[in-house]
Amino acid sequence: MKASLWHVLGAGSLGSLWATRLARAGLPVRLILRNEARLKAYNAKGGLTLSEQGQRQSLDIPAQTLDDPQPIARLLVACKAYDAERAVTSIASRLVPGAEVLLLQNGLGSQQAVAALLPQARCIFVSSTEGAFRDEDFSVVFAGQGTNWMGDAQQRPAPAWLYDLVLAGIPHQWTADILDRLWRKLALNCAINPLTVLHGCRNGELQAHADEVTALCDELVTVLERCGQPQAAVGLHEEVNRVIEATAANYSSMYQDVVQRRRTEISYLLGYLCIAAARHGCQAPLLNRLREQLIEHLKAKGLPSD
Ligand code: NAD
Ligand code: KPL
Repeated sequence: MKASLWHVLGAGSLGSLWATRLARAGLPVRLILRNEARLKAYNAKGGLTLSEQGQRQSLDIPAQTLDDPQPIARLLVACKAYDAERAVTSIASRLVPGAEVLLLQNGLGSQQAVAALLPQARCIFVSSTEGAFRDEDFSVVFAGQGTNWMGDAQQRPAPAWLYDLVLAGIPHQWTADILDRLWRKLALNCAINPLTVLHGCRNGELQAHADEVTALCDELVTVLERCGQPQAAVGLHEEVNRVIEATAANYSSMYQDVVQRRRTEISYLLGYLCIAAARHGCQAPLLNRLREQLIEHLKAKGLPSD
């Protein structure tokens, strides 16, 4: 049987990590780039490079722009949460009826917005615990082993193409409870990332702010329960402490965004959580204050605060 084509939108860290592993396994992949200028730069580079365990491998994956006429049956959306809706809108007319769209975005909010745009497609939400960064344009470093939890909000059965991921060595687990996973990751990120930015520290240094972390976790548990996400609240504090310990030497993704003067995904993390709490009539004074402090911090640095 002929393998069906993977379109990967966004040649950033995770998009490149997925595209290179799929292509390396001999699976057909097309990269979708923003415009002709990016396509020209990509072609001049001669493909995507993956660095893994000190080995560099270049893969000449065919690329196209958003307005290419080729129909799309399976799309991996690998841009940031704040770009997802606009990117998918610009490509929606290319999706065939029943197309599958995998959404790799962190946080919550962007996935639901994209799914609402595409009632004719099957949207699959992915929560990735893998780590990757770009060391240069069109070159990605695989920096952290993890897995990709996937599922859809309608709790339909796993698709047959998961076998492509087996062939490509992309770790994954299908789950009927993807929303629980996404809420849990959201809570972990809200407990850790903003504090690392405000204290200007590595994850492990939050051990010196244990009272602040504990109070935040207590409030997060209340908010999750009031928002109808009790599963995501179970053992949250213990897991936050475990992650802080296990990633003690690392800087959180939000810390790195701020240091590298990139826009953060605050609206899809703390922003989403504070709005969800308010919608459920739940007071969340610590989370709201943290969000305000973070916004002030970003503004003071001249960075976008949305
Ligand atoms: P990134 O910034 O490295 O890559 C995003 C890419 O999307 C960029 O190359 C950008 O130019 C491209 N893009 C944006 N809009 C586009 C458009 N309209 N058309 C074409 N391309 C477009 O981001 P990333 O680190 O790969 O993160 C993607 C998502 O995955 C984020 O939500 C992030 O939080 C999440 N995530 C990342 C990691 C990681 O280790 N990098 C791990 C887990 C989750
Ligand atoms: O996912 C993370 C991040 O930095 O974004 C961890 C390591 C869990 C910290 O919140």
